[in-house]
Amino acid sequence: MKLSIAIADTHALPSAFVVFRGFNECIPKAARLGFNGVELALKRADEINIQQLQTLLDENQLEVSCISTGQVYADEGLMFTDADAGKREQVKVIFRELIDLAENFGQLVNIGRVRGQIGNRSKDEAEKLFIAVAQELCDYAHPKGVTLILEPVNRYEIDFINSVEEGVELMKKVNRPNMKLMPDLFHMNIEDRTIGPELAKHIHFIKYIHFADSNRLAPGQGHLDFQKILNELFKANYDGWVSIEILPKPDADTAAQQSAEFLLPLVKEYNEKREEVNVLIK
Ligand code: LER
Ligand code: MN
Repeated sequence: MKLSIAIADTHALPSAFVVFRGFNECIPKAARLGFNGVELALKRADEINIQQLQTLLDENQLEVSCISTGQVYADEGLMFTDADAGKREQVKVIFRELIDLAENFGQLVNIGRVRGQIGNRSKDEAEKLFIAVAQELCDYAHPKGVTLILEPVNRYEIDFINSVEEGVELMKKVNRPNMKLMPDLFHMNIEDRTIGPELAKHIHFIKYIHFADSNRLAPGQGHLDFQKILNELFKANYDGWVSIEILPKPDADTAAQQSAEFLLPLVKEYNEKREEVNVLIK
């Protein structure tokens, strides 16, 4: 298991949901705090200067965990389920460029609120539009080794795919090997019957997890039982990224530090236990 933290660039809108802002300043900060990677919250692939990013990552021995796309929706209202075919085409162009970038950085592209709303249509109609766009993008991403990860998001932010269970049902309909889920503990705490057991039950569909506490502060600052959740993930053999996506409160540096101090020892213990099991198996 590796630990990452969500980052956007300095010009990102306030609606960009990240802990840190500014790649140049915050990638070294993430490394100093002990994170293994950074999740890049982008609106467009051309926000990234590939050479500069690679140098920053190399200097700080960090990886990109994933490219997240909340701003594609938040900034321009673009979505997979738009009734307008031209708008759906626009989303596809943006996503193809993000997939190209992810080929060398993280190999994961998230689909959060950009999946879109159901609105006043039937769920079937929204689903059909989503599935067609998702299948086309998955087929584009597959030869590049990139996986798309759909994030169930709570009902107060979106009306389509709120629970992990709903996400799993949709995954089955998309039916592509590189279409997986990205549960977020904050949303799960609102929408799902359980957290740890639900993650374990659907582990084959889960490729990445957003970590936040119940109040969307740093893990340890609310009432989620992280040890219990990690025990379930351990039993289910999860070996992917967990990424910190929380409110930058009381301020970004403190929130990042609280997250690292609370989770790094738990992740270390998790990985040591996994190594012990691997030795026993061999
Ligand atoms: C994005 O990862 C997310 O969790 C959303 O709630 C942002 O609004
Ligand atoms: Mn999230």
